[in-house]
Amino acid sequence: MQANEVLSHFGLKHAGDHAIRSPIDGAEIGRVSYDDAKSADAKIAKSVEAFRAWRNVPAPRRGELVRLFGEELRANKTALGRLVTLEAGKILQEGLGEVQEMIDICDFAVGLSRQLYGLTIASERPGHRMMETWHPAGPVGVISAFNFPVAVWAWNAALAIVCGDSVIWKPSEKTPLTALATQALFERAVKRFGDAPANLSQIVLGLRDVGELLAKDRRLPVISATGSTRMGRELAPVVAARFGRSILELGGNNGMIVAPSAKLDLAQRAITFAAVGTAGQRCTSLRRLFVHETIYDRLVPSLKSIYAGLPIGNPLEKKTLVGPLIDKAAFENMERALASARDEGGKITGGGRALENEFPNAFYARPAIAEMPDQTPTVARETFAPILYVMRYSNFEDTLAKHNAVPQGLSSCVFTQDMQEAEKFLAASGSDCGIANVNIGPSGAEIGGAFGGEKETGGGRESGSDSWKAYMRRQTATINYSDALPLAQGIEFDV
Ligand code: UN1
Repeated sequence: MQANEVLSHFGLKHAGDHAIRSPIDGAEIGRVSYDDAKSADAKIAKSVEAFRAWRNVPAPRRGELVRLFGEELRANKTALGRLVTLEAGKILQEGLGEVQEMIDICDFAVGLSRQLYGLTIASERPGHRMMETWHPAGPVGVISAFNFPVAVWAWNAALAIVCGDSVIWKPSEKTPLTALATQALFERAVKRFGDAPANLSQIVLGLRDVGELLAKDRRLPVISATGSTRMGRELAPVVAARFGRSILELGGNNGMIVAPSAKLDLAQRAITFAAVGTAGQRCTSLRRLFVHETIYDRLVPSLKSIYAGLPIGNPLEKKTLVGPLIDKAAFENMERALASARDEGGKITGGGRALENEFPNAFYARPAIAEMPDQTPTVARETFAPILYVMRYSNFEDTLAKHNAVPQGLSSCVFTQDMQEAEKFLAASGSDCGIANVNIGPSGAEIGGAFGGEKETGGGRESGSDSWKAYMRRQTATINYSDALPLAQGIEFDV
């Protein structure tokens, strides 16, 4: 299926003021028009209206809509996965995986729609009952990034919809077509469902200014934003200034410690998938590798030879493992980071542009291994590219401290067969990240767990576990069924 066939499969027209180019070859694959302040405002008003109706629909019935949406995703997995590849440049396997992640969260949310429970708490007053109820929060603004153009929205939207909220989505300006295709599938589910309010899910398109409009708007009690730490730093105070709630999933600088007892064959595969998968453009990508000195000279040369044979190329082709970077700016960032790593004493293998003749208007990069003398300032920064900084270590505790000594705190892992090391890594004094794995790479999390991280990663949690609570408001209700009016804390106040 070519781009135009995929787009017409979703009923999308090739029209609008802004051209969307595929990172595969730079060719125009579609066009869109941006919202302005007026149209965004009107959409937010419609979102409020949709919320007012939807909040009164019983949650298990709301789950039925998400179940139907999951069916649409299943039936259109190939087409949507392909569009993800065309628009974001990730290999087809990962494009399909992304749609699978949407399906998984729909299944999770359907189950959740029958489990939005609160507590009943013993009251200190006789003839009283005290309980907590979770109510829908309101219209939820979702701002998503190019690298997971549809899955991260689904983490938010599937939960928000079963929680009784409406959703208004600003996708990355680099990937609006996958968003519009997803919206088309959602509309099909709405139609089959029958009596959902109009505009339960909407899209606003545009640049930063449109995201800012959402952040500022008091009608949106929850803003969930995924992107760079820089973006989060600008957005969070705007939401906080109106006492809105933000769910932030920002930069990561994820590390792996490979201990002497590690199964090196497993570590090697995990490292490669996590460092070069999605061309290093996941927030969970592996960027920092700490290798024990006794195995360094075995592991690192073998990684280099794997890197030398990595199939870089068109992500639609089956054999390709490394697709293009999203754009020129991403490639230039990678080059800049490699240059400063070199200045800091790094020894670089790989890097540089690949396939320039074949794809003069696209930016394919050779994944790089940078052997660093220490955790230099460049290593401590997140560069959204396939650069793996490698460092030698001798002492586990010191390395753990170094692992934590970066501003970001998303994902982390240790490869070891030593129970003490594994447990130390997971202990209160261990990894300071939101995700910590043993004998698994840092990327490719399942939807069942809460997803997010600490420090400059922003502190938000999306997806599984009890992340749903962020899309609802909690109400503590106490009911007096006695004939008296006892006051709490035994206070006497007779009138
Ligand atoms: C992201 O890069 O923003 O854990 C999300 C993973 C994926 C999600 C990544 N399930 O790598």
